Amino acid sequence: MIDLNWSAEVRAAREQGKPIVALESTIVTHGMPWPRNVEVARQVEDDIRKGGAVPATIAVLEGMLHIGLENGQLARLGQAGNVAKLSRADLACCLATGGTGSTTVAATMIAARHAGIEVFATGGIGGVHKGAELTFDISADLQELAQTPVTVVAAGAKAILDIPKTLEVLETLGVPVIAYHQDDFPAFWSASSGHPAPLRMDAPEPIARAHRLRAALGLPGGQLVANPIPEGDEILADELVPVIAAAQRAAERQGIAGKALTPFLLKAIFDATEGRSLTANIALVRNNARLAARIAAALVNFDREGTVPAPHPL
Ligand code: PSU
Ligand code: MN
Repeated sequence: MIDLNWSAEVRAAREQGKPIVALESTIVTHGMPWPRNVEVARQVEDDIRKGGAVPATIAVLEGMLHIGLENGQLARLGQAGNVAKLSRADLACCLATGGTGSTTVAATMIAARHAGIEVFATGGIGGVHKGAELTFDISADLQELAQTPVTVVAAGAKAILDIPKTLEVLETLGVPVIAYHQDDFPAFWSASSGHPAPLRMDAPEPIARAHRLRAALGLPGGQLVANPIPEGDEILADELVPVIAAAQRAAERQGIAGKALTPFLLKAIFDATEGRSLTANIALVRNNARLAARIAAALVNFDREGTVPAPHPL
């Protein structure tokens, strides 16, 4: 087993059997500008605490995999330039070379699994980029959902992605895509993408129960809970269509590809909406943190009551 570096708070929560929610760090280093990124990361951690769970922000610092960051560690990571963005492919190399990096959805799921954390909150997942039929740009996040047993709460996928193709790939991979409290798959800044989600649930308990029942069936992989942005915080899709198209053209012109593409598009949209994209982003991440805390609490209750079947021995 890999050496994990636990924050004091997460270590205590494990000993006491408290619910824990994992958080990614790429959203901090590549998803939002400093200093708001650090403020938001702290706010999201507090939302999880208020929801009765303990936050575990995940990152690699000087070759150590951290499960939960102390205040100073989070502040330094949020301010550091040139932090590596670590997905499944990069994690072991970063640990081997003593590097520092933030974890994407895929890498955070891998770390959470090692730490025994079953629920993870973020903003949006990576998916199938527009034009993927030519570029083949499909995020490793989708494959990770198919193989690592963590329930991920996100506000759907950004409209920078091809949402119907993203849903098709998730279906092929056998990933449950569960819209929360509505029929439509949400589109990050907008509550509705115009595409129905394959599944819908209206409370945290059945989501937690389904998580355990997948294990009881011997199925690998996690679940994607697609939680719409709260009413009032939305940016309507109509307003974003031209902004996203312009960002995409700029990326093409400048030859931006691979891991650099998602951060480039986010920054371009932030600039074009004069920061309104960030305000919406903050509202939805906090909303996801609150739901994730309730799902994690439901899992702990099942364990106390012994009301859910044990994992399949396969
Ligand atoms: N989508 C967002 N904000 C983000 C990301 C995605 O709305 O910050 C980050 C997440 O860490 C996600 C990663 O896992 O980008 C996906 O990157 P890629 O498309 O290169 O796999
Ligand atoms: Mn990609």
